Amino acid sequence: MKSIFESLRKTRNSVFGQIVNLFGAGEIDDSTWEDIESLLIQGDVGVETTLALVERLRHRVEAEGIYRTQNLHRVLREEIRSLMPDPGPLNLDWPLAVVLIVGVNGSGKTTSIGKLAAHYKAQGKKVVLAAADTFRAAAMDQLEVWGTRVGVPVIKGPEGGDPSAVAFDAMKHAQAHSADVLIVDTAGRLHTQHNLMSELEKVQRVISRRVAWAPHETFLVLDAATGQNGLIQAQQFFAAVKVTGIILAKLDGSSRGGMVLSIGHQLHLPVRFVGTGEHIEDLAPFDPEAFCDGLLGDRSDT
Ligand SMILES: Nc1nc2c(ncn2[C@@H]2O[C@H](COP(=O)(O)OP(=O)(O)OP(=O)(O)O)[C@@H](O)[C@H]2O)c(=O)[nH]1
Ligand SMILES: [Mg+2]
Repeated sequence: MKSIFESLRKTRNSVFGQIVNLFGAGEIDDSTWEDIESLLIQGDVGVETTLALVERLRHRVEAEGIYRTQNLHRVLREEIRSLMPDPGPLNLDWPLAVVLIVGVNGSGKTTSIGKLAAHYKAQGKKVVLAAADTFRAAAMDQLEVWGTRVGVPVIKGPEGGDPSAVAFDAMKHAQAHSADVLIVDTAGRLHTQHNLMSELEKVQRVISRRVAWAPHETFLVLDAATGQNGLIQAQQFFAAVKVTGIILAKLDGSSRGGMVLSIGHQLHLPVRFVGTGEHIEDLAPFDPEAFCDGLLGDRSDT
């Protein structure tokens, strides 16, 4: 499995490494702040989060009487770390935990579900998958391939059928077979955006009627290649479903890992998993410390 550190190689080499390079032997002046600010914005940290971060850095430097750039490395790491608070345990401690997965088409939903299924199965949990992306037959087949690979059942419906009905059948199946976790795949695209959102809303409603307090987690899958655009996309989903966490897929191919800082700061959502490759084991539970190391290169094995 590729680590978070390895997956951040592009992000580190493109922008964050340059920030670290600013921390040489000189003294802090206005140009230091301008350089940090423009690099953070280039690094997909987002304007709002960048300004807040630089403000905090300046405040600390003043309060602690820091004047050498070489001392900024530690302060930057601490402030980046504090933008990613520990999210606490997942809300999966239920007789049947239902996890709803949403996101735009191609973001990495189905692949992430396959990896998640393997992750929970390895923990000894009994997993069921629901192919509620009935928009395309190929989407259901793709989930079925993952189900076979992992060795977990996949509940499907007819192509073009009602996704809520698939979710309903899957809950019935999961309860009848005493499953521990049900993961529900959804479409990323319908004829219109409005149709998609009202469909997701309905899936969520049907789930909540059949299983108490469900869906217990709703993960929005973002493609790490989309950077700040991914955050704008995210807003559209918030109107339809109650998102509880982010899966950041395809971090391995992206130089835009800085978006994680604004996911915490602007969306107020924890990143729960990151996709580190295309293989079944390429899903890493999010670890803020490893993420800071990966951004700023705090290890010798670069
Ligand atoms: N390198 C890499 N590729 C990934 C990762 N996650 C997904 N992919 C690839 O991204 C592509 C799209 O993934 P899917 O899982 O089909 O995305 P989706 O959101 O289900 O797409 P739709 O069903 O069309 O909405 C596939 O080629 C995956 O192999 C990842 O973490 N790393
Ligand atoms: Mg899919």
